[in-house]
Amino acid sequence: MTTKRGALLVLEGCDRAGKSTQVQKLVTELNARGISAEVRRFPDRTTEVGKIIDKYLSRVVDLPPETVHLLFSSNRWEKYTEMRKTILSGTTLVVDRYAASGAAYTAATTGKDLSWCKEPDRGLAKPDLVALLEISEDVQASRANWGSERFERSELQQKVSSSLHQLMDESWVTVDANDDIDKVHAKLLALALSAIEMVKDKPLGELYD
Ligand code: NYM
Ligand code: MG
Repeated sequence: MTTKRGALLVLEGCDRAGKSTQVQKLVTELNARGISAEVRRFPDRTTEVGKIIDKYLSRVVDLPPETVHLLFSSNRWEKYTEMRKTILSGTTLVVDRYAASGAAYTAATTGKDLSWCKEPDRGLAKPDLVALLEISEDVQASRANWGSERFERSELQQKVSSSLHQLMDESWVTVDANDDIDKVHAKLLALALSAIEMVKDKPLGELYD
């Protein structure tokens, strides 16, 4: 019997949409059901490139936006081989932000077109499902630590949200993240279980083919 592959599931959305909470809850629940699943997140601030990104986001260093864009992408490439191997060995990855955040935030901060912004991520593993967590401006501003890092400004977040919508394809679904945590979790769990089942015999795709 050949090993069934895991799924690459991504949660996207603006800052404070609840992605980190939901990613964690989803993996815990999948594991409780006997499904092998692990969390990943981007930026991954623990890698060499991730440490520079962390300094940039917390305003310890300044860098040109194009440089920052390539750092975010290269942070995903740092994890590419390991993530692919893990998925192909049967473990589902639930990822807190991925390539779409890379394209959407740079498009929003620089005004560059999305095709320029997508290019460095071409060839990365393609998500089987992207759940876009949508949140109102009021709920966003009311959540903890809002405004403490770079990019956490309402008018920029509106642009990010509109770029994320432009990136949607058939692998995306939107989820109303203003709802309470357990309702959002239930929706994401149903989506995850069906995606895991759907893709287990299919090859893992590549961005952006
Ligand atoms: N961000 C995240 C980008 O600008 N490009 C990327 O490729 C990724 C993955 O980093 N405001 C931005 C979005 C966030 C910030 O992420 C930190 P988080 O999930 O808030 O720690
Ligand atoms: Mg954030």
